[in-house]
Amino acid sequence: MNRLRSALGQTTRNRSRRLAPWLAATFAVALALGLPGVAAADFWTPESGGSPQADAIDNLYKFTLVLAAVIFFGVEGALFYSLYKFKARKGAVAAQIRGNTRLEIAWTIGAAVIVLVLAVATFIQLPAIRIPENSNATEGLDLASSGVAPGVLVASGPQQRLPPNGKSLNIKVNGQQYIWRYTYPDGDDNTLNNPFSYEEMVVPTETTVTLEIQAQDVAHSWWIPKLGGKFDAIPGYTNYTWFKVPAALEGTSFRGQCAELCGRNHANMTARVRAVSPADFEAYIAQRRQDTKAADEAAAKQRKEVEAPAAEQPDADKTSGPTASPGP
Ligand SMILES: [Cu+2]
Repeated sequence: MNRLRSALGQTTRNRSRRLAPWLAATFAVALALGLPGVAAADFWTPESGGSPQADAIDNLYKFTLVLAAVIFFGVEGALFYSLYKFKARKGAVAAQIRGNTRLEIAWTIGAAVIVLVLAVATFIQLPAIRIPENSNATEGLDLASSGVAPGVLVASGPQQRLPPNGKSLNIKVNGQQYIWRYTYPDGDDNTLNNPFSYEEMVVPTETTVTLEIQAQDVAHSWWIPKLGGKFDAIPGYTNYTWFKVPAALEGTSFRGQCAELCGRNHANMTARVRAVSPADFEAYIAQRRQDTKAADEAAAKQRKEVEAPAAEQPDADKTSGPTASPGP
């Protein structure tokens, strides 16, 4: 019996030696699969780098990914090791195993601990994702005295989260088939005269920007990956998010795309957020105001020109039909 055991032991050692190259090859393949992930980190985890809460989301994904990778390679490693070590061979009799209480308790507790660790890590990161930071007091847009948005901060809904000091640059994002419209604050109660832009949103760096996301027609989805998570734009409902672009990324354009199939031109519903210095932002808003004013004046002038001949010939309407455009 003892001789049999030592013979079996010898065979096991030989097998382990033969197994070594296989294990090394498996490890090499695993490493090769993992390495490109290091080079293209955004392939495995969400894009980040444009805003602190996008970084927090990315950290959470990375932590979960590493934990999952350890479990994956541990389980697969044990599986392949067992496949080779215990594969059928001549004269071998399989061990008859009937449960192992200690092992079963161990992996039940192990799984529970992993879930607990993930839950704790998530709850630690959540506030950094959901609650906006204060703007940078020296480098950000001076929200209190800026001509753009004196005394800003606009909390129009119970679910909007503001920075601890209550001040943010609040921009309204409106999804329309097939373009995004952005309305900037101007510090007064009249919402009809606010500066606005389409497709490209311009924001000051180091300034906390809060967004109110809505839709005009159908459901759209606001998403600039480097600036954080995706938010649905739903008619009749407002969603909120925020971001803050660091000063180092001044001049950067962050690109995004409507992330909800919203009609036949959905693919062309792109969005851009361009980060500029606070001074450039104020200049941009001033320019937008001036452009709008100039356009209003030009339209008024044109209207006068169109209406003037009609007024001189009161009967013209009866023969030539309506001349006014049907409007939007
Ligand atoms: Cu859309």
